[in-house]
Amino acid sequence: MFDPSQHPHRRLNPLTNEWILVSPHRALRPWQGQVEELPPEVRPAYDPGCYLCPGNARAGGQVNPPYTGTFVFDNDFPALLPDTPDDEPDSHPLFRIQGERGIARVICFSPRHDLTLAEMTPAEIRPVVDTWAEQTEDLGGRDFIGYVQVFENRGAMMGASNPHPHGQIWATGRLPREVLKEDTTQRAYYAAHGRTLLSDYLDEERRRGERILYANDTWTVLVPFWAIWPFETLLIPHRAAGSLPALRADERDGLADALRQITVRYDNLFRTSFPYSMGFHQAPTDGGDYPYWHLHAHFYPPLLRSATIKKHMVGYEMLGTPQRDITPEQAAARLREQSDRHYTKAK
Ligand code: H2U
Ligand code: ZN
Repeated sequence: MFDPSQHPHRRLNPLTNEWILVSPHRALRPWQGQVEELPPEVRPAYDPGCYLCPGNARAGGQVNPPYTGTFVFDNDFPALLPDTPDDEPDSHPLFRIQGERGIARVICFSPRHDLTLAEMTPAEIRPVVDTWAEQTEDLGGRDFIGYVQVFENRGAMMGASNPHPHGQIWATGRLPREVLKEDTTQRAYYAAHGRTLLSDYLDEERRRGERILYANDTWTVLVPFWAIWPFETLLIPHRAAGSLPALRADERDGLADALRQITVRYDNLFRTSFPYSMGFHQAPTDGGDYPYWHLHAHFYPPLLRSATIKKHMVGYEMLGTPQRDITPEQAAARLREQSDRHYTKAK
């Protein structure tokens, strides 16, 4: 009899329509490597050498104002430019090329150099949520912007250039690849069922319970059934809001609370400042009607077994299909049992 906690199997991600491979029997193999704990990194509240701290000069020569809350600026080394010609200069079907217009910004979450989302209170995270929403409206409101991607790279392992709490926003004319997949699947699901894909998914996850690790009145945090990264999570608002600007005040508070809950549990898991890439997927901003879009956040953290041992997306994953050993159910249980008090403060 098939047992998903024992037998190799594949699972479908209905948001991308892509399969993943799960090999739960391998998680039972003996592990001989040491599990090392890193000494906590001590950072000053203000770093005179940091290009994101208030009052400091950036690489481009601009000087940050003495900001006290969040602070947004145009990326000094933007990956996208607003005035790019957006035509398709080559008509050969095997050599497709399109100019892409866009705007890239950096958002500081706090003036404090020594904090992370995990070490901020929900009341301190709430203005970050409001800034993400404002930026989505501001950038999305421009006629050449069709999508606003809000994200955070956290930690040197993920390529973050600076420990100061910050994220990025890249707004483009066209939908990014991952968003295009989710747009297609969510549209088809809504057309067939008259409800958003994530509303039905969330209902069923709540009924099953085994992958949910935290919920408040407005948001649920779970390890998705189809997770690729060992401790990947998905944050879903209970109401099918399409975008960050569409969130009500209580839903923004709920998101701030959920963000603190998941980031604290992540840090506690291996007693380290847990690296990840996270970001929101939301409705396009080209002025269309998107009742099928259900806002959500993905956390993609690379750590597998300790503060230093990460999952590598190599070999079969590059050539075949992404694969995991520890099941999403086991990962959810590990995260659920973590304290919601940050390990550096728990005495
Ligand atoms: P990451 O840590 O996620 O790489 O984000 C930092 C961004 O900050 C990065 O995109 C920008 C980089 O281009 N940056 C500036 O805009 N000004 C600076 O003075 C340094 C870095
Ligand atoms: Zn700083």
